[in-house]
Amino acid sequence: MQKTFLMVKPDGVQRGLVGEIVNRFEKKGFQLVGAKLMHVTEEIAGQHYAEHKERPFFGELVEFITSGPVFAMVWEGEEVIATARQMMGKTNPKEALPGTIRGDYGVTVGKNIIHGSDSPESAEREIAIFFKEEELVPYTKLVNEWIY
Ligand code: RTP
Ligand code: MG
Repeated sequence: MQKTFLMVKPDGVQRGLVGEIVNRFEKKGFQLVGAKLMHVTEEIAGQHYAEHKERPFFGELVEFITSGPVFAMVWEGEEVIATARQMMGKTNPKEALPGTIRGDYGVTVGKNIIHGSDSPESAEREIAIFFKEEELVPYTKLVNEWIY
């Protein structure tokens, strides 16, 4: 079963959107296998955003993600990586459709509420940056066999 790394960014935590965001993924049918409220250090930010190192907004990106606590999560389910990205909406909230997280709650691209892995390779890499193996809690859902 596929896993993805999702993170409520500092703006989402400050605005009290953690519960709303968790709710959306739970109701969709995905399974939470790890979660923690934490501060992102400059070192973790540098690793996480390594692909953006040369971009002009890299400094702002690191400054923002280290500015306050984030809510880091690992979610599991069929095609969860791509589906979570759809549920998040486009990177720029101005282009994100209503009904998506960024479309419903975001305004600016720099503070777009949530991060989600964009590929299986990114998911594996990002989960390893944020979580130790023993912090993930896989379990079998006993209630509905058709929900992941
Ligand atoms: P994320 O990594 O946060 O899930 O977002 P994403 O894949 O949709 O976007 P990505 O291209 O990976 O960019 C990472 C984050 O950088 C900020 N950004 N700022 N000022 C700008 O033009 C700009 N472009 C991107 C966004 O906060 C984006 O989420
Ligand atoms: Mg990205």
